[in-house]
Amino acid sequence: MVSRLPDPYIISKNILHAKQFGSPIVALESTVITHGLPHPENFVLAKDMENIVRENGASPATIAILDGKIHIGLSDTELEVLAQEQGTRKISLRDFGIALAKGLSGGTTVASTLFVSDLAGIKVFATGGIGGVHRGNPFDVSADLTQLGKSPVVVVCSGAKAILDLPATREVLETRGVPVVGYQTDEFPAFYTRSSGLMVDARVDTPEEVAQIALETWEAGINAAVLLVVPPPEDSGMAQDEMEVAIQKALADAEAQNIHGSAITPFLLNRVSELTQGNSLSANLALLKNNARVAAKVANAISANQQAGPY
Ligand code: PSU
Ligand code: MN
Repeated sequence: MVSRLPDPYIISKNILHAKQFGSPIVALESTVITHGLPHPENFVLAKDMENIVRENGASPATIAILDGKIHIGLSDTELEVLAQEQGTRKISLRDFGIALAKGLSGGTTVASTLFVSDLAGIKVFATGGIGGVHRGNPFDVSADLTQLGKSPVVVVCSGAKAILDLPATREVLETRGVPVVGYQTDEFPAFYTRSSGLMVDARVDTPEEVAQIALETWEAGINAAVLLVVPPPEDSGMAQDEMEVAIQKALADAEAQNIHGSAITPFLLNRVSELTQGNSLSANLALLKNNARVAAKVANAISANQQAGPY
């Protein structure tokens, strides 16, 4: 599988070895590094997530585009360059050809990272929050939701941010055939807050249970992602009303400054962080690290199952 990766792909030695030994791998996205967090917190976080994945017995494969090549697994130097570089592109699916042709660098979104993970045969991917349907703009639907319907990968996240229309996002996930599984929760988390009033499709309490649901989904021939939603750690969550005030203000600012398209998500994330005096930043970092830990455990459970199964 690995030897058949197309030309624009570069797989790191570590990930190649992990693939060859069939050991667990966790993919990590990079738009969170280039557009989701400020420097230097972005680099520290990226390293922390990689280390947490390793400490929990899996290999971290951070995915990004560097100088027109699609990388699966980054060296520390590559990670640092990506984290420092100003003006890199946010690379969604529509941007691959452009980035490759022009030799650009950038962070891959959830949609893009899912696409690459699946191509490389990586079954688990950890992130903070997925994109979704934007509030007041039902035609701005993240490509994350489309790709979740097409890539058989477990995506470990804390739901979607309340900057989005969460009920509409939840509906589109259903339309795309994506099972939403709660990790030790019955509720769909809203990223900073543990509750959203929306339910999950099933609750699991162990990594083995989610591995079983994922493998059964794929065995049945349904090539969709399984969205595993993990509430933010208890002590880091924020009050829903404080958050909503910041979101309303950020949405009004985006409107006033005429921000649209792929710029809107990074704008809102950054504005909310400013308006909450960085409170949201520490919550964000805590949940990203927690999701990396859960993802590594799920990757272990899937590997164990696959060795025992008929694959
Ligand atoms: N939500 C977050 N943090 C993020 C993103 C979303 O809480 O960093 C990033 C992810 O990379 C996601 C992308 O895939 O934004 C979605 O962008 P858009 O809405 O333009 O599809
Ligand atoms: Mn969009």
